[in-house]
Amino acid sequence: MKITNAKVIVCSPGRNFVTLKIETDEGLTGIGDATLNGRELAVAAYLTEHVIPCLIGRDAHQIEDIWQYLYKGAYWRRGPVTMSAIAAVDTALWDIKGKQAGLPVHQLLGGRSRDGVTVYGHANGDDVDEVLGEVAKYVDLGYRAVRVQVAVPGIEHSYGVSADKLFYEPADAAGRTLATWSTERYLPFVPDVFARVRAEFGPHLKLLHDVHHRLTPIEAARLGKDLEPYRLTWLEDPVPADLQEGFRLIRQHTTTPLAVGEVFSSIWDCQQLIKEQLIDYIRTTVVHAGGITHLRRIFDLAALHHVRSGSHGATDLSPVAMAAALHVDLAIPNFGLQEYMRHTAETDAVFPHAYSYADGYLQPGEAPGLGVELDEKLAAEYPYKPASLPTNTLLDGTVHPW
Ligand code: EZ4
Ligand code: CO
Repeated sequence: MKITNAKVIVCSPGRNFVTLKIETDEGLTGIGDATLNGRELAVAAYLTEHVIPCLIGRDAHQIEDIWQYLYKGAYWRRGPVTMSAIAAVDTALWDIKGKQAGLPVHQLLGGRSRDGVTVYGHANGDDVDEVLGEVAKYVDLGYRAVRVQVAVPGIEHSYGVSADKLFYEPADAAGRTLATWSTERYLPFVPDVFARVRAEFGPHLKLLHDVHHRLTPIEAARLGKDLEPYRLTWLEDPVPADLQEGFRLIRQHTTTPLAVGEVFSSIWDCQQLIKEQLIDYIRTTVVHAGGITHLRRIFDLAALHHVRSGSHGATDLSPVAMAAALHVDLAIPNFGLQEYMRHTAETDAVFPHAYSYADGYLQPGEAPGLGVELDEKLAAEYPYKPASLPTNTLLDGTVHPW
């Protein structure tokens, strides 16, 4: 089956998405997500200028060989732009293979390993009372796991605390936008939040918290220790992981489980963290870590070292990435949790999909391939809108040092 054409579709139904569509001489088509929040057009250009010309005429069945060709053949390896582009090709080819086989992608990956994909949602609040109400809404919807974020008193624009409920998009106006930060105000505040949430919801609800890379290892160690009585399922991105060995220090001091990896683009970004058992959950995603082929390689390495998956699943991952993630999640042995932020109605209309939520689980559905399509006509009604993620600054205006 030859690849005859491929094109990039950029649209903004609620937020920007970059989608690659691959066409074949047998009439089958496949799609892959290539969205990189705030840097969408860089990936679109990488695909259009450098990747698509290499795909035309290739056998669409050779998923592994095409992956190796795109990764090694470019000479320049890794990085989020490259790996998101490779991910889009890889995901689209799995979609095509599934459609040709007449099977959902999770069947090609070994079949279902569990009843469904346990997901967590984001509960945000301006204060503890508000967040208790938000957690209760998720519990009412059947969620077994909830991420809890509360605005810290004295920090005006905290990254990660959204005014929108159920939907959450941290990117806003194009150009320079700021979020503020104070470790001194944050560290003593968070344990009190979790004391109240745990007291209200009992011992069984899985609770998570995202630090968004804003602490040093010793500060994160302190936070992990202070949170131990509330038995979090994970503490996310306590520090940036450019320095993988930084996690050793956190690990020495706390039994609070650690999760990291939403900004990673390859197995090389996490191999030390995994091999030294410095983390408990690896949060790499289909779209930013080289597609289904490479993500599975990361999760297999993780399985050898008692690390479970916990894939990123915010709204800047399109329904195409979400569908692909669910097929992987359902099939692998070491699945942990899947993040799930609901897309807006506009996004869902542009990307009709077979996956569905019920009783705390997402199910990828049984449609052949990924089970998601792109309505190109509707997509054309939502042109790209420049938007970028904010920069964290300290209260004195310093760009956050880590
Ligand atoms: O900051 O998706 O766990 N989820 C997150 C997200 C990310 C955004 C970045 O694009 O941290 O909200
Ligand atoms: Co996060």
